[in-house]
Amino acid sequence: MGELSDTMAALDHDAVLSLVKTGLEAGHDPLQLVEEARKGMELVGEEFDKGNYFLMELMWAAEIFKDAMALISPRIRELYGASEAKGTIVMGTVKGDVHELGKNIVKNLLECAGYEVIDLGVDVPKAAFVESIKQHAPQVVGMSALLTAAIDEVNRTVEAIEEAGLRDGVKIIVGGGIVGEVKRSNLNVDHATANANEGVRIIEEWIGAGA
Ligand code: B12
Repeated sequence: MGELSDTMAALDHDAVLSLVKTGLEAGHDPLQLVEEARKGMELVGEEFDKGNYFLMELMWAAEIFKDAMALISPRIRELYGASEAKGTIVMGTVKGDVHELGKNIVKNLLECAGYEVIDLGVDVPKAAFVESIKQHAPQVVGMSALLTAAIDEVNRTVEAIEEAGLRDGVKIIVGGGIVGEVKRSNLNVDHATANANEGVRIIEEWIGAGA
């Protein structure tokens, strides 16, 4: 299905949706389709880097991705959906960063796995994370960040959670493009991964172990 990522990278909306439909009809794993679409977004990012695509193209790519996810998500729920709530996760993209597609995928997967997800949205100030932890007492906090500039904000958010005396009560997981930088820094998070499935598996392990 490399065709899907290439078509995504070529920003051909109708061709992407038709490939997704054909893939679903042929019984392809919806998670595999998500991964192919995500790879396509990576290619879009490379074109942006090279100066071949501009902000308009990034925005259009995001629209295509959302439309593709609207087709794929029901199938994910159908195959992997669960009913009872097994735990609570507070999730958001940190302040200064408005990338939301990756966060939304992780949210979908967690909901399918039977967790309640409190989605704080994008550009989320550290105080909103703190307030939400106080209000919802989640077992896990998930932060998404794609901009290098957002690494400092992840840092500040973790510090704010510590200062509020809430750090011992939650596990913190970070995902998105800055994961490499998080791993190289001494950030006080419990896990960092750019892989949504790995993130969900780790969260399952934590909550299963009574996090
Ligand atoms: C689409 C896009 C946008 C869209 C976002 C629309 C939206 N509604 O989300 C728009 C147009 C708004 C945008 C804006 C900008 N963008 Co942009 N964008 C992208 C692009 C092409 C794709 C990102 C994406 O959605 N990928 C698909 C999703 C599914 O993948 P993902 O986010 O990585 O998520 C996966 C994993 O990381 C993981 N994950 C994500 N979050 C979490 C959280 C948890 C807890 C877990 C466990 C896992 C997890 O799971 C997902 C599934 O596998 C990337 C290119 C790239 N290589 O990432 C650039 C990119 C991220 N953008 C970039 C830039 C520079 C910008 C702008 C500054 C551009 C500008 N000059 O204005 C602005 C910044 C706006 C802001 N303040 O945030 C750079 C960042 C460079 C850097 N390192 O800092 C990139 C890398 C492009 C590039 N190569 O230069 N962008």
